Amino acid sequence: MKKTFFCIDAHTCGNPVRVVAGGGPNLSGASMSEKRQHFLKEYDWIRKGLMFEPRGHDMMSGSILFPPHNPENDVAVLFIETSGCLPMCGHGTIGTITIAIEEGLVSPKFPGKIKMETPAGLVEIEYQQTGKKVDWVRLTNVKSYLAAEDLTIECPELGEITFDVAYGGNYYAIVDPQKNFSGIHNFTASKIIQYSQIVRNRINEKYPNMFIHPENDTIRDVTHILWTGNPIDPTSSGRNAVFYGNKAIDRSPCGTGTSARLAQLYAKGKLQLGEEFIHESFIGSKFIGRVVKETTLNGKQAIIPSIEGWAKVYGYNTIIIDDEDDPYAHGFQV
Ligand code: PYC
Repeated sequence: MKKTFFCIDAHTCGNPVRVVAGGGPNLSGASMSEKRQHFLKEYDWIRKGLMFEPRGHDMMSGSILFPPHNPENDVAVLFIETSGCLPMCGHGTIGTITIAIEEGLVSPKFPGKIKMETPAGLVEIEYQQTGKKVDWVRLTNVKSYLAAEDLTIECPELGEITFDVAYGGNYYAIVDPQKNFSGIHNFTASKIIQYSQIVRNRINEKYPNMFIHPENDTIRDVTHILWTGNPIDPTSSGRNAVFYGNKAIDRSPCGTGTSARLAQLYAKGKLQLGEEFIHESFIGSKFIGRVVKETTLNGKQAIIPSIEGWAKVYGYNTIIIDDEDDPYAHGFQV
């Protein structure tokens, strides 16, 4: 079967976002969470074909747009990525909205504001546009919270590592500098990837069924590792290396990772309501994070975070997936 996908490519602070503007599947389900399950069951070949090599690469991520389920909202989004379909993706949101506005894929009811349905819940967005260009996008994310503190795991070469787990749309193990880990400024990306692959498996083996979203049990387990360290720019609040998929370090400061970081710091009394947190990525690009509101989730303290960043559209990409002609139609990973 030969299928054609009309994609628009952008990057958010360095990390790729490929929006499928045409050719996406018809999914069933009364919410994006249900549609995500349908996609994973029947259409995951689209994700693999568009994200994996040779059409994508280890860091590739993107989204497919759908009409909203609630007419009060503007758009609904399925995130696709090398690792699967994330419940929520911050850099993906910033890139998707920039593409959608600049290319006229979405007509917001109120210019400058978008209500976007994601598998993790409703995300409210503000953006500033000058002429055709979107200058910045600020998303108010789903409820985020610190799920566990001071857990431990054996990391190859480093030894015992202590970490917290926080949710910001995905579950993150957050590793701060400590006796056996001096901070990301002392490590190469490939070392962090090598450690993360093993650490993530060990965390989910050692702490099975510990991280399940209280309102949606399809969101579960530690999927990302957020290592921290000294910023490149001393005026930034912090820097991270976020591991996702099998071999990726986020080139952006990671929206859901920053949300998890804000939840962790707020819960530990290290960040105040409304205080600006400038988060640097591994390559030095920046998001501005803030705790907008304190709230509760399942009776426990949670926050509503906001994340601001920018994206640049760089290409139109008509991609063909033909599994009768191309042995690598559904991609591969090495
Ligand atoms: O920005 O939330 C994010 C994200 C998740 C994985 C890569 N980026």
